[in-house]
Amino acid sequence: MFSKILIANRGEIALRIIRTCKEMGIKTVAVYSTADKESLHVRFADEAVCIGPPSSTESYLSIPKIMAAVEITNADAIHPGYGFLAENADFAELCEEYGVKFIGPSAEMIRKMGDKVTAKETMIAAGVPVVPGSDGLVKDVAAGKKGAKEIGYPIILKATAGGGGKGMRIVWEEEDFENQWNMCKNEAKASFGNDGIYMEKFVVEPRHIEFQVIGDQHGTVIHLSERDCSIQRRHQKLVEEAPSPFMTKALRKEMGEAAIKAGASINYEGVGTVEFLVDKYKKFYFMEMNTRIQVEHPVTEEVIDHDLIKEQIKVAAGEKIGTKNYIPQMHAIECRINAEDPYNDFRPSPGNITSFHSAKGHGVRVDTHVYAGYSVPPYYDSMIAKLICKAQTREECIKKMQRALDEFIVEGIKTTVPFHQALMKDPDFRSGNFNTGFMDSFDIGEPKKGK
Ligand code: MV4
Repeated sequence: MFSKILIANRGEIALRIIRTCKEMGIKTVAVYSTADKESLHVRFADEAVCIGPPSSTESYLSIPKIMAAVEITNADAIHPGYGFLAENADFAELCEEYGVKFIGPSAEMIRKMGDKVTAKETMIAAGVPVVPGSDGLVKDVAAGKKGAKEIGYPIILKATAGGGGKGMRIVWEEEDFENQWNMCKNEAKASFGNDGIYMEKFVVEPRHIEFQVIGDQHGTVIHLSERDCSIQRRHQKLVEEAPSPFMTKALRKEMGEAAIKAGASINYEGVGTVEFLVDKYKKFYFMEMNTRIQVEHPVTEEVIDHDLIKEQIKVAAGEKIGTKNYIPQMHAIECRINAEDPYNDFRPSPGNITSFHSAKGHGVRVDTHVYAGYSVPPYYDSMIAKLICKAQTREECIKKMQRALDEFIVEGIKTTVPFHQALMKDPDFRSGNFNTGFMDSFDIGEPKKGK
């Protein structure tokens, strides 16, 4: 087992990782930018190293600075969390060369799944269902139009270097093709420095259902059941839950087997997530594989009662996992509390938190790095807390979430708490009748008087 882990991240996930390390008797090193000097991850780690100014590129994204911190502190492993360097294959490779364990899959696995065309080809070879589309990259407009006619409109253009919704364009009819193609190519080149584009049939109003998988260094890959992440806005997830209200025993078996095939086909090591699109007929298609721990991992932890960070560290250290898949024993919902104004197009609302009262009580979990007096810096993402509730049934879980949201008090900044309160009352949300288009038509209504 590792003796000292450096956490190359900030915020709630850095704190989350430190907690598990403490329980495992592993020493921790925090790194921080000058904007995060007062953060709890700095206070709770055994050691802390300042790695630069607020700008992410000069701190949390700076490989030389992170490596210097490893050198100074003599850490024997790095936990990248999510975002920042978590899916940077060059960083994982450098860690390998340097002899410090990157807690995650190999650089080769990250690279394979990071290039979406390669990922899709790998899945086809493994027998995992994918959306019908182009055979690899599309050469030019003429080839694209020809292919799109065969697939049938609408189609979606995707950057091979993209992911998570970046670098995507929907084309509804042939006369829009060239325009969307040009925009997609330019965006891909500017954002990723790689303008390779592929094409798929556009699946209308899909659900986003993802499977948590874990693989060890001895060739075993299992699944830990699914999460439904269909409630999103501009590719930012707002609410996640497990199990999916759309799931059946038969579908879970089928999708779970596909997710395992996806992982096993690349000999996957670590925790990972296999994302699927699911249409209203319950047909499912591989979309992407994320090679990191995800923001929403706690809903899975709550329904299967295991610490995923602990499992992640154990497999990174070479331990074996069991061979049995996990099925949900409870229902869990996570609401992402962001420093944003839900009445104003979710505009960021950084600043000083003048008072903070977390929700508490039976079945309530709050993962957060903030406290009264903390200032939310404007430089990073706006999530300030994750409110996770669990109960025996989805209905009970929603009621518990409503109770918890009502006692969650944050003053000084705007938060998405009122959005979640409105969502929990929505008849379509309550009945499980939603897909990824839900937020296009959701109306939060007017602010409550006196709030
Ligand atoms: C799609 C799609 C429909 N058809 N692919 C969005 C994120 C990225 N992982 C892929 N995404 C989509 N790919 C085909 N062939 C619709 C989406 C999509 C979406 C997917 C999941 C959750 C929210 C979404 C919102 C808009 C589009």
